[in-house]
Amino acid sequence: MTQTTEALQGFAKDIVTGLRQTPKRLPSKYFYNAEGDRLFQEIMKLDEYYLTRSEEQIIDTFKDEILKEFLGEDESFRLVELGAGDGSKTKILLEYFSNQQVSFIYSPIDISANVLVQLKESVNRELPKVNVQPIEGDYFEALAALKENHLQKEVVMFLGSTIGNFSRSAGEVFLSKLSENMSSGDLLFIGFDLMKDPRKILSAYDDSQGVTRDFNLNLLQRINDELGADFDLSKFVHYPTYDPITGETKSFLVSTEEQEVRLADVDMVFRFKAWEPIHTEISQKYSCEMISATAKATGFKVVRHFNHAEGLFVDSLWEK
Ligand code: AVJ
Repeated sequence: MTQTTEALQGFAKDIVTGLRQTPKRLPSKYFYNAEGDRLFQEIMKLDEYYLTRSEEQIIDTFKDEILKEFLGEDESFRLVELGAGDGSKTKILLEYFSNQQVSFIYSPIDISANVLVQLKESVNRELPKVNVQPIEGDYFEALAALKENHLQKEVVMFLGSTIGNFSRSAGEVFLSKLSENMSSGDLLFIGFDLMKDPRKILSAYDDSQGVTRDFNLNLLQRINDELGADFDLSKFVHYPTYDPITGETKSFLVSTEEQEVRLADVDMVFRFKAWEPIHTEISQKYSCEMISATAKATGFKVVRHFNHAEGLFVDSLWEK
């Protein structure tokens, strides 16, 4: 090992840091390269992956009540979206707000300029009356800049159970920072996946077609492609777990044998014991009590919960 971790940049540094830990871990944010985005699109269409359809159902069912809550006493608002993806759920709201002649600005925030250009183009094409003002950058920096120049109420949306990719404690740190960068009276509309039949949760992360397995393994492929590594994907198995006490769903890639993997670009070798896991993802599930406690701990008041008809998912509305 000739390079120090400090000398490595971004992706390389995070990967090396994670693989040096015991137990080994890799950050789930690196799932989403072009192939990862494609596989996640496939996951969202799977029968077993109930999350996206459940949230879509909530948004479609309650769009009129959601609008009333977003407006409150005000005449207009800025809808700020963190990590919009392809915006399919958001577009249900944008279309409804636009048809109702509501005065609002839609500001998706993303670190990828490319994502924002595509999203703006598609919203402009499909919903030409919506005023789209994307903000490129880090979530907190973008929100801090908006707070400086706070002309109207902000409604921040964080959909899709993306908060679940943080542990409960890391999620609280994230939401506290979010709250610090919002003004009193601003709203947060946030999606949580609920605790439910453990078998249903587990099969959402262990689908019968193996798409989630491929999504998980793609992280190793990305390290091969971008850091000249020689992970043999056939020597790792996808292994998700769900703990019904804590609500933690974890995904692992488990080495099926003792092996060495070389990361040529950083000139490092990592050893795996037989059946040694790499922890690649957490998808935290919440109870309603956990959601309320999280709001309270991070500087928000719960306004109301919008529940999925079968209790699978909740979009919760909080006020700062
Ligand atoms: C995009 C974080 C909501 O945790 O359910 C899907 C990602 N991982 N299948 C989730 C994911 C495996 C997803 N989120």
